[in-house]
Amino acid sequence: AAQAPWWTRAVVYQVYPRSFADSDGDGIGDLGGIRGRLDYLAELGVDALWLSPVYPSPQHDNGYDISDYQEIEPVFGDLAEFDLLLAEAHERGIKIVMDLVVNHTSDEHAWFRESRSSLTNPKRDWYWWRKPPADGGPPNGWASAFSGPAWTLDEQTGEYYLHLFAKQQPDLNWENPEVRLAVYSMMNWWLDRGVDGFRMDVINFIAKQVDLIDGPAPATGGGSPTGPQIHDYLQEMREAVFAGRTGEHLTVGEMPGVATGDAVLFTDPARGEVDMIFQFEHVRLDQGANKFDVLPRSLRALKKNLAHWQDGLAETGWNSLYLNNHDQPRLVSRFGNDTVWRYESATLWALVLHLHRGTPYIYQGEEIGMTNVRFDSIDDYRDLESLNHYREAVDEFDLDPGSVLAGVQTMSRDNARTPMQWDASAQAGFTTGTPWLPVNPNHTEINAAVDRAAERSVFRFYQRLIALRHESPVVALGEFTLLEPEHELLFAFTRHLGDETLLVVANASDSPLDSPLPVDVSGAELVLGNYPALGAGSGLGPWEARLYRL
Ligand code: ISL
Repeated sequence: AAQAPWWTRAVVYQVYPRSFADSDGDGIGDLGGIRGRLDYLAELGVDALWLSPVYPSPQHDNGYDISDYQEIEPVFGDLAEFDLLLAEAHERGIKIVMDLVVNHTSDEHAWFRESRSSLTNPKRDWYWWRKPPADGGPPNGWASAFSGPAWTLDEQTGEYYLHLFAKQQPDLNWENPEVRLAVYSMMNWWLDRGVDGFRMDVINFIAKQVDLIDGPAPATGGGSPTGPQIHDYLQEMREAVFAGRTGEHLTVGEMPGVATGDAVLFTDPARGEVDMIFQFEHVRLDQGANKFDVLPRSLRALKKNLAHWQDGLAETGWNSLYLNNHDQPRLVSRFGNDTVWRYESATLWALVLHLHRGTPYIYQGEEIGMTNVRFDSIDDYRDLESLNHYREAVDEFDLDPGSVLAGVQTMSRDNARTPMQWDASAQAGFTTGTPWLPVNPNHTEINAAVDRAAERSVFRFYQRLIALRHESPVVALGEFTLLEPEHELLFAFTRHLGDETLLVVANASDSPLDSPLPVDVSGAELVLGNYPALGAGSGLGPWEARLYRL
């Protein structure tokens, strides 16, 4: 256990800077706002912050369209202030992990401006340019993740460029070694500045299946499947960026579509690729044809899938653990009951997730049980994914606007992006100005000030979970065993290390569960629970969760 990497004992907190805290009243969160809340984060006890992108950007995708990798977006601050933030975080023992978005740049990045300027520009080959095929249509049938085709015809040179996301996010050509070296040099520049690692945006997409781009038969639908050269790229990156460094770093690769077998390869320490990945299987179980096509949730399916990942990476590799982030609905609204049982279900999922084996990620506001928002009109939504989907579904596919809006209300990324709710004041203590996205009206009841003062505080529950991971090797490293896999309401599992065994039992439902617990707990120590006193009998109350040491 002593040699296990630091991140096995760590909890990471994701900050979405635009929505976290605004220090200058322009309605947009900024670095000053984060600096002002470092004591709050230190009190929570997290080990590292992952900052969603803070680089200059036209903000078509809230900073995931970067126009300069080695600067700070002026709306957020500047490099001098970034250095202050880094120093002040480090003083409190908090690391800072940057978002690395290198599958694509902004179309306003100097690299792309050069690349698009002429067929013979030296940077032409830094992106994916293709001549229009005989029929004039796009080179293949790939779709953008944000609706429409993944190719846009650029009038300047009469060729198409590839963008797996919005048309303002052209994909970099990683086949070109100059691109790879430029990215590694930029990563080294940030690490030399003192940052502690990278969360790598859609990093498995950097390797394309080139034969599908240039092959005779165009593929249809979907985006680019990951090319086999991904492992070479990641190993080369590790070598060029991390090999000579000492100290504690973190690399986590976001990898949609990856299965456990691939994940073992990506996270096997002996292969030197990434420390852990974000996979998507468990957050796609309630999605049909697309993410706005909402299916009924099944606890059984969810816990089996999480257990599948626990088992898959038990021997080699490492899991990251998350139930929400800036792209997903709020966990208490999606997996819990955000009205009657908000405290209970928020803490139940916290206990369940943090007691899995892996590194837990907390998304801002999760630690006070923030909920989804619900805007009545599509005009109130800001996220381009939601807006493009709505337009396509209603205008092109003629779907019923009411049901399309319902899907957006449930699944929109804006659910996670309403401003952090600090207090009950007019703009939730987020800004003195007009917030870029309205605060959730429920901030008068749900906010950090109220929560921390409450007898039953989601924040304090998270505090205890974080402390537990720091103190307890069995929480960090213990072997995971799912109990009663077929049970539709009970989430139960054990963790085991040496002579220590922990048991988690949780009733993920609105009704009491009267059946006896799957393991005899007489004589066991109740380490943590979300009910004030043990309920009558042997069962569990609605959304009751307990952690025992057996
Ligand atoms: O299903 C998807 C693609 O197959 C999407 O879920 C996609 O993987 C996901 O949206 C990727 O997210 C990341 O990259 C995007 C950015 O908009 C997100 O905010 C970021 O987390 C493009 O940079």
